[in-house]
Amino acid sequence: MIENFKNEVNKGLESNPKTLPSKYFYDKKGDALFVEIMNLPEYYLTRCELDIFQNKTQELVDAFGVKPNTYFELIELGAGDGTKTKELLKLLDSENYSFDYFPIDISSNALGLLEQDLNKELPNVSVQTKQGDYFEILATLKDSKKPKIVLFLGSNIGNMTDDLAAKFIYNLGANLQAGDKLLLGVDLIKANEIVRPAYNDSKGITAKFNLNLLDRINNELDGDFNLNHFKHQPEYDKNEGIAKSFIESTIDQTVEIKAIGKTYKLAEGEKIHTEISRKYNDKLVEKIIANTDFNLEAKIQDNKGYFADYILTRH
Ligand code: AVJ
Repeated sequence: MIENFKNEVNKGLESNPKTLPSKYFYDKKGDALFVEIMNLPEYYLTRCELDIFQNKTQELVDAFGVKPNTYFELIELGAGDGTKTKELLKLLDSENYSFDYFPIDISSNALGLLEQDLNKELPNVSVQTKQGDYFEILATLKDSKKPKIVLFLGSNIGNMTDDLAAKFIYNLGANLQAGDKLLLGVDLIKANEIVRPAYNDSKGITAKFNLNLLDRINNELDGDFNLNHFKHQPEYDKNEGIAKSFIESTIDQTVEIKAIGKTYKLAEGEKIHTEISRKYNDKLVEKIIANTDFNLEAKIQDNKGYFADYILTRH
């Protein structure tokens, strides 16, 4: 784990242009900052998808093609606090659908909290938490041969390049059977004026979230990044449809990472690319799933048309 972190940080900082992987945002502090981001007025993504789960719940269930008397497994990749999914669970529960809910997450802490909360609020829903790697767990669930619905919400796929997203979805398909469904939640391409503030909020929480990556390197790899000499630098252009986050060096400087045993030079104005958050449209989604075993079944949007839950069917 720490070896991977070291290798990826070293590789990224030796690249030109420099990069650091966004998956390392999520230490304890990063998790908390992301929760703050989700509550920001500018970060519309979470609210828009919640709007779908609250107000288009029946449409979602219709697109899943499930019937109350036929058992299925509802699997969620990266369940978080389950706020959105709870809306779906409520409807399935009240209409007596027969299913188990399998939230998968790397954080056993998050899973424990979710299970507690659901047992209290929806005592009739069977919750079977699974801690670990998505694909390892899907491989074990595959043996049951039960109809499956997989949820991958929040535009989490957007942190992947389109090539990696296509591979990811292909691999999901390899762990499912014909007729199974994938609900893919994605943020849609829209005007700069709406997307840019979501990644550059007025309270500076996203800046803290981005720069926390340097703090994590300081703490875990004995680095000496001085956060006063770096700034959050986001970019988005709707023609490209990708929000990008950078950390910019505000002076000429050399940083040392003791656990790696190396120093890295940064020029004033030099940027470290830390994240992509891809935005989508129908054409892009169709292109990404073209070489997978999924067909597009339905597209369900929030009332503003900012966000979409695409329902894909495994053929
Ligand atoms: C959790 C990957 C969906 O890309 O919008 C939020 C992460 N980064 N603000 C996103 C994030 C900056 C978020 N995802």
